[in-house]
Amino acid sequence: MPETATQDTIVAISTPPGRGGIGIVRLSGRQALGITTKLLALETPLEPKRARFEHLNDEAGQRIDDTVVTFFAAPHSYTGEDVIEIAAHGSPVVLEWIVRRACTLGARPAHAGEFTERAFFRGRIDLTQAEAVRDLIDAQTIEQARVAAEQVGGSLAKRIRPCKEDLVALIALLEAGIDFAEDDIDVAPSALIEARLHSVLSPLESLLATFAYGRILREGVRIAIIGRPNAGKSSLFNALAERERAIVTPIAGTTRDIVTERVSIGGIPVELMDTAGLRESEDFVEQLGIARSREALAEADLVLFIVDLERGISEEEQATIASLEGRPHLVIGNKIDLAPLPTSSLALIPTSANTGEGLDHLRDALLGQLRGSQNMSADGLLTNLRQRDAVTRAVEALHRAIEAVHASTPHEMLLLDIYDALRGLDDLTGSTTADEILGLIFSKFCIGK
Ligand SMILES: Nc1nc2c(ncn2[C@@H]2O[C@H](COP(=O)(O)OP(=O)(O)O)[C@@H](O)[C@H]2O)c(=O)[nH]1
Ligand SMILES: [Mg+2]
Repeated sequence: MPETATQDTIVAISTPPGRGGIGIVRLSGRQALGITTKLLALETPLEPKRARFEHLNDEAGQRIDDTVVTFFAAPHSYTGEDVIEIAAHGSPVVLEWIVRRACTLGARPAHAGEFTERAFFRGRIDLTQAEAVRDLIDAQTIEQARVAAEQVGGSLAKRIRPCKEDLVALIALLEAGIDFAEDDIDVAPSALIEARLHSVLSPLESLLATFAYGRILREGVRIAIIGRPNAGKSSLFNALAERERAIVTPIAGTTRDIVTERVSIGGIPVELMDTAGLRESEDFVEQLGIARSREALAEADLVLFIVDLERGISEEEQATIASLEGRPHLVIGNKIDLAPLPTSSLALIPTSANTGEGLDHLRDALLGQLRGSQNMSADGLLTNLRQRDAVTRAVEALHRAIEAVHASTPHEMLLLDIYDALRGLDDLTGSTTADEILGLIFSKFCIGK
């Protein structure tokens, strides 16, 4: 960030647009205190971390609102600069008036994400923490919020730190070896170097494995419920959605369009899709519905294939189940209240959409599929592609470095790979990330954060 930009004092409404019980205007920068003193015509100086009640008057001295003002002195503030928060009643006209007035007094409107950007440039937070602030704001489930909050607290940065330190130590060792090579000082033996590279590589590889779950947690998954007419798809859909969303009747071909509902399963945001039954149909509208079912099937991250235990599994259904091999899916035997599970080799999850039997088991099986085999703890997950790419770069560079050791490559060359691994980790935390990329990341924030 150019030095002049950080001299500016920025101002923005930090609460969501529209009317509310309260609305907050935030200022950050050197002039924040001076501007606020004039804006509110303060008679005594504000004290750090103390909220104070103050009237807000317009230029003519007419009262337009009452406010509570809080001062966070640098460097103990969100941005690391002097920050002032003015909480008024949430009237957009009053909040906008405060912003305009602050600008007349020397502030300028903040760009999207500029408060967080300042926190990053002042070293208050690293890039993974900044991204997590956005994830926290966007969280749709408490589980998402929990993971984001841990990352705001620096869980990912903490997980990476020892790896970075080890790499720096190894670089120092090798650089020293090179510098003194002519003086016959012992260069580190290959086995030792390799062991040290492995000790950095393996935690990074486990971290990389967290991405699948991290992404699911962040972005959610699409689950399509398919099966032949009357198997109980809509009934199961309603049971999982915990409300009567789709129409259920004993008439085959009732569901004709895709019905979707957002639900949370174990904290993972799920878009559940109920579909028309897969079958040959003469009815034009039903045919369209069936075509859409096939599209939903193609798009889904996970498929729930429902069979009707009372009617048994047809050959056509066997074929559909076989075609699901290789992609995440679960086969469900519904109407267990009417008929027992068949003694087949198929792994069916027994449920009854009507009595609720087996639904908890189904949810567990779903979570198991989504989480994969790993036992995922929430600390230090990779949650976006940028993070994954940075760690991948480090992991690949370490693999090259290990090969180089095997091939007895000169240490000058080996060092290039180790530096590259370090750059991957620096990219993750943002210490070496290019300005354009940073700009992209922060522009996705809302104004006022
Ligand atoms: N006894 C019993 N009936 C069910 C069960 N699930 C669905 N049904 C009934 O089966 C019929 C078809 O259900 P529906 O959900 O519309 O099936 P869809 O065509 O696959 O969407 C309805 O009469 C439901 O009440 C179940 O688990 N047990
Ligand atoms: Mg239906």
